[in-house]
Amino acid sequence: MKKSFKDYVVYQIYPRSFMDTNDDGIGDIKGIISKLDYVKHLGVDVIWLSPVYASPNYDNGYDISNYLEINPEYGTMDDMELLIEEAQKRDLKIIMDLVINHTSSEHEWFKKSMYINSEYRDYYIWRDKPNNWTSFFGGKAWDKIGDSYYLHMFAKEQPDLNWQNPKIMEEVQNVMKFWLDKGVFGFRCDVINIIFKSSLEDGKKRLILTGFEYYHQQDGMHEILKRLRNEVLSLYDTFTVGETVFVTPKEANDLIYPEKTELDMVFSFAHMETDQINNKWFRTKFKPKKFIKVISKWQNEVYWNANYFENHDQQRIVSRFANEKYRVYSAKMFATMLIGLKGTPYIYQGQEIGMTNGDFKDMSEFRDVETFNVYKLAKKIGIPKKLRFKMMLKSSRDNNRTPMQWDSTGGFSHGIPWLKQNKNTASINVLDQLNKEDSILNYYIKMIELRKTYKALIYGDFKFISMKRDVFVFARTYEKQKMIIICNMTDKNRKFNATFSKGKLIIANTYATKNILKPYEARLYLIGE
Ligand code: TEU
Ligand code: CA
Repeated sequence: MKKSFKDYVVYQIYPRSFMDTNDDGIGDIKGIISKLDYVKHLGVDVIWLSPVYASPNYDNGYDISNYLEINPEYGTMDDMELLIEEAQKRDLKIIMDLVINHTSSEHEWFKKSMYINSEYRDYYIWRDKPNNWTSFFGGKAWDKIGDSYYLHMFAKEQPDLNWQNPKIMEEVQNVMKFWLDKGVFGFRCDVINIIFKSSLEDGKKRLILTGFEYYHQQDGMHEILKRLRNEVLSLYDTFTVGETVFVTPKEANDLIYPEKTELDMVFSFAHMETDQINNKWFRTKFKPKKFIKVISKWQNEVYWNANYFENHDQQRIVSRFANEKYRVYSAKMFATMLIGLKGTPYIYQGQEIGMTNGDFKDMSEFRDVETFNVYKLAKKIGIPKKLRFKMMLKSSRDNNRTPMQWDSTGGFSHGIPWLKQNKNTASINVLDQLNKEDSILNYYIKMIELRKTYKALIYGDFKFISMKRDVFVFARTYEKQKMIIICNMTDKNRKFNATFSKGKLIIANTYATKNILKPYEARLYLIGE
């Protein structure tokens, strides 16, 4: 049977931090090729490759200066073609990041666009006066060149494309075809639900993202996505996942119901916001119930979820939603949940070995543009230095971007890594875990295998059963096969309700006993065949 997007497990590679082969401290494409056997060994089907396009790297490749070229730091077009070929040999598919809300300010289009009479002027959004919109990275969404202002929803080095201009549709379609023709399997579409600005009026004043109502989830966005699907994607065998900020289940469905012919699935943020107050810089204690409620709501209401607990913008799950003291158990518990839930599971590099947040000691050790922008902004509004640093430690995206921990000395590079390697690579690394039967890594591999063995884990309905005392219990049922998944989301023992265990124990992250669930214990039972 031909596989569909429902069958896949996706592994996200952040090229800069994955594997360096020429000792410049920066991960590269040859490095990825050298680890393809490892990726295959995990049992995943699809690799999502964060941007490798030409870029001045203000935002690590999410600022693209040429969509048809490879960033020399990462290698050459030949390397990229070899990567696609080597992946294909192993029956691995590659999806690329498609960043089409904005380009780099060093893109040729933008450089030409600065001239008022240029035919590229309308590729971007220029005005004589800025409106009151604010950017995702803090501060005003406009910057000035000459006498004109241009819109940028992210860093000032990331000017927004003008999707009111039909030329942009044409350009982007060409970019997509270029890569699909090379054998790329599809795209992860960056901030896709804000690409269409329906008006440039002043927005209603908000604590964050003033202007939101004029660019979030506009009708124009749906029209764009339908055209990309019908005029390009549908001509190939593809897979698409949209990154959609602030979506509701209804808005997600409007993008993914098959009859909409837009995207296959979308990443939502609601579950990742359950430990935040208003925005990610202000954190509150993680409450499992809040999280379970959001997850269950999305499971119940959304046609097909793109499930993730980590990516290059978030923090490490064991450091964030669990207790590092129970790192091994909690990492496996989250693996059980992630792969047990209905939807396509996404695993971010390092998650499969239970990597932790970075061990940054000083602002000078950070690299992320967002971290620096927000740090400055926090200073401006009078947040004291110590607290500001603490906020960065907790929420910086660099936490998830530290180099992959291949062995006890790091194994990522012989040079000085572009971002500090975690010291705990001495004890948390791939090599060690490959050799240990009961490692987090081998647990992920088993869970991925189980998802291929039991249809209920892919096609089964989701049913919420209980969250009493923060133990999340849910069932997945397909025909006569029923799986019960039990996750203790606390660092305490919990009484185990034996009625959940009528079937056969398929996997557990510790030695399962009759009456007690240990801290972060997870179990999966099969009822039926
Ligand atoms: O992220 C969009 C996005 O919503 C994030 O910027 C989010 O607001 C932020 O990370 C919260 O910390 C995508 C990419 O995943 C991100 O890496 C890029 O920086 C951003 O778009 C701009 O392209
Ligand atoms: Ca390198």
